Amino acid sequence: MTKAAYLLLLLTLVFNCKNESKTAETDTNKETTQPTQKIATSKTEKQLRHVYKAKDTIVIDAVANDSAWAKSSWYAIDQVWLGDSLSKEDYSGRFKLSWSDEALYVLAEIKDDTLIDTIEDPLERWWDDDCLEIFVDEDNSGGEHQYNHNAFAYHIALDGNVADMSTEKIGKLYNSHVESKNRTIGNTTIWEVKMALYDDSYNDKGTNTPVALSADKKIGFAIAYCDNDKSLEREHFIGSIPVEGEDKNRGWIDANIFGTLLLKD
Ligand SMILES: [Ca+2]
Ligand SMILES: [Ca+2]
Ligand SMILES: [Ca+2]
Ligand SMILES: [Ca+2]
Repeated sequence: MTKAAYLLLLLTLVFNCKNESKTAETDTNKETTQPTQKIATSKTEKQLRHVYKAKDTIVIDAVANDSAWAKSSWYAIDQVWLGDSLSKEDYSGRFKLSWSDEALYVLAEIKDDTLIDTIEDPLERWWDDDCLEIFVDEDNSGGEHQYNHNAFAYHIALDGNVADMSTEKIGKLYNSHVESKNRTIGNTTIWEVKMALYDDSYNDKGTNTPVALSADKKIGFAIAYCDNDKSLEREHFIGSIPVEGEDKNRGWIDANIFGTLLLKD
């Protein structure tokens, strides 16, 4: 090896080392970091759940007396994605699902000892106030969705604002996609949610039409709760599906971790 070639090799090695230490510094509690894991291009289907069509209109009023809810099963939101040991008094949660031609419906029952909505700006650290987070991948494709609309991660705040990351890599309100109401009695909050689904051609600057739903359609789906009681950053993040690996805060980047819904008549 010539002296020049040796020097070039040495420089390449030093440069690569520097790049690696940079990516290792990312903070996984923030939703503004780059992906730290490789994301598979195809989804392995898991947690396949049948969702039954509502025969009567579901009224979004945070009262669960609609006929569709009587016929739907409860599913747990009990997988700790962020935070240390979690007590039953601190948080517990479960949800039901239904659908109509124009929307997917979610009923969530969250028990949280302290409700907070302290950050006034809905586009500032929207994951650090108490909020319900619903992940939806309209065509169940899986794959990366950090700054694109291959899938959405709707953060629904207590005041009804709905935030997600836009293709501009900043927070954006998607209030027109999600109609919701919540009502709290004691430590229990009932959330009733109606969501229009949009496909991956969604354009943040254009006019978009929601997808019509029909029986036998598959949708990628997960739901989570961001629980903060008294801290600067959320204390726990609890989801509806187990996430493999060390970093479990993957839903806002990687639609492969979502479960799958199968719509039934
Ligand atoms: Ca209702
Ligand atoms: Ca709590
Ligand atoms: Ca998709
Ligand atoms: Ca809380």
